[in-house]
Amino acid sequence: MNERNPAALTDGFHLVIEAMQLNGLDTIFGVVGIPVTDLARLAQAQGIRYIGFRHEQSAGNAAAIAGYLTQKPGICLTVSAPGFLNGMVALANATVNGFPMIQISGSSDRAIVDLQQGDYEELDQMNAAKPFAKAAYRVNRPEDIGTGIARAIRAAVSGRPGGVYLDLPAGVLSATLDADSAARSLVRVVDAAPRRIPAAESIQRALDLLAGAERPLILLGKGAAYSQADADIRAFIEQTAIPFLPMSMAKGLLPDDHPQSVAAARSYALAQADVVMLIGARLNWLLGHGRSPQWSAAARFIQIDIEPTEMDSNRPITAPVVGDIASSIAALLAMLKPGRIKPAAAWLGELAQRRQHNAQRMKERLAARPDPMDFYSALGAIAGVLADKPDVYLVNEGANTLDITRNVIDMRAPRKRLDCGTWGVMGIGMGYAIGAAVVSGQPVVAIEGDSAFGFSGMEIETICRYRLPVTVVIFNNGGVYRGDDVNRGGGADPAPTVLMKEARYEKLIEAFGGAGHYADDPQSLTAALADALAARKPALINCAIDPRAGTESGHIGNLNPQSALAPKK
Ligand SMILES: Cc1ncc(C[n+]2csc(CCOP(=O)(O)OP(=O)(O)O)c2C)c(N)n1
Ligand SMILES: [Mg+2]
Repeated sequence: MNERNPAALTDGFHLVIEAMQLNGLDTIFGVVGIPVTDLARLAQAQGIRYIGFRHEQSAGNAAAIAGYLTQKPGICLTVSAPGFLNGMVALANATVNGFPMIQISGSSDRAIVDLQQGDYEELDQMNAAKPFAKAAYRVNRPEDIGTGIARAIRAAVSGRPGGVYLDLPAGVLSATLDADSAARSLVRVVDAAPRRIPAAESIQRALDLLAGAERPLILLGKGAAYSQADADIRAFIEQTAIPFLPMSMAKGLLPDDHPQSVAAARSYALAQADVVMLIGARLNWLLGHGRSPQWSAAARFIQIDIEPTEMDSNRPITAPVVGDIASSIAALLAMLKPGRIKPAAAWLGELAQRRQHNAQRMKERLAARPDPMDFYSALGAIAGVLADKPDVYLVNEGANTLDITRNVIDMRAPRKRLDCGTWGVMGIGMGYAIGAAVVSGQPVVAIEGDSAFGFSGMEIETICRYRLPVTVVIFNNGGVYRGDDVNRGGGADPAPTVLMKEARYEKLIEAFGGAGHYADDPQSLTAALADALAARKPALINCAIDPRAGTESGHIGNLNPQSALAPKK
């Protein structure tokens, strides 16, 4: 066509969209403005779903969780400088958690930026992104757009997934070029996340170690959940009869009520295990760095991870297995000899006993009817509603709200629990809820501390605008951790941790046409949640929780330094 009609032209905007579509990227989460407005508009016109947010951090969080759920990089689109920076928290969080996403930001004129001559929204974005991204690229010529998108996709999903930054200067987007050669410049990425087959001897070493163990334990991390090797992971655990513990986002990979789950005897299991197999879980702060007293000093570790440098990062790994989780578990299953691995009966008995004891204590806590509600009585009501709805996604953030929900709400299907993750970050709530609802079409319940909700609360307008089946449950205890602290200086200002206990959060969603509910006892909470889930429409339930119910920093108060001195008057 081009020879007869040399004037057939395309431009950077269209090429970005075609490059995305060629690689199966069908959704963009973003906030528009100069210079990316037309990119979003044209993408929507060409059949890409565009979800417009109120803040880039939430758009980025939605993209990140979409990446986690689909194994395809989630796409976040932002404007330059401030929009770019707003997205960076989500991009960094994605990198830390191993979620594949690509943040595409428009940028200003390189010639002016590099001489710092004060362009509109001037910032050297690519270099600013580097410390927070798994990789950062800039496309300087429109004919390189295809290569730029291809490199971004590979970097996001191969090896340990992460957040990738792709810089698109305004001039590259608007530049025109010959349509035929432009089409030839596009790249269809083949095998974007190649399998990484573990060495056979590493598999043998791991199996040998397990065979000699008396008190083996398997830990499942969100890397295991991400791998989507659900059936093989379950088969390996059931065939070996080894007790397992899920990390927060691995809950549901095997159902929480599985007889081999020792979540209800967690500290005992960690402290007593003699051989520990980590599957897609890192020995970071969430696992006490693998050190005693949380762990036995004599315990030996097997670690399955795609990243070789993860090994020995915190504690020596006796049997490292470097490979992707799916290939590694398949190899373990293939080389597993029936009956060779056999946890000691005494170990299983002790765990079962503790599990039963702790489960009984939990049952009593959930049955209590304090007035006002505490976290347990409220969660007991929610657990009742969710019990027969394994497909509902559960987003969860806060401190006490996070810790207690994790312990109370059982998950029954993989990758349904989405939470603060590795950083313990606040602000993921509405972004994750929207991302999960958009990619799955399934209902989402977001259980939010009242402080946590505030970080992304304005996105309830986004939820209503796109009519997403998201129910936000706010555990309103009137504060960060709890709502009853006082100003130690005696002044009229509230204490640093205090928020408005009397806030009527449910009225916020009513402003956008959603359903608002107020619940101050388990019955009204049950009714409101059942209602909201049946309606499959945006809803917000404001739950009145006792301001005295929480503890400072939730379950990680040990990390919270406190002054030994009294404040000066
Ligand atoms: C981005 C970010 N800012 C601040 C914090 C510190 N922080 C940890 S938990 C939390 C809020 C806890 O209060 P809430 O969400 O109401 O939960 P509660 O313990 O009251 O149930 C805050 C602000 C954080 N983790 N992340
Ligand atoms: Mg609170």
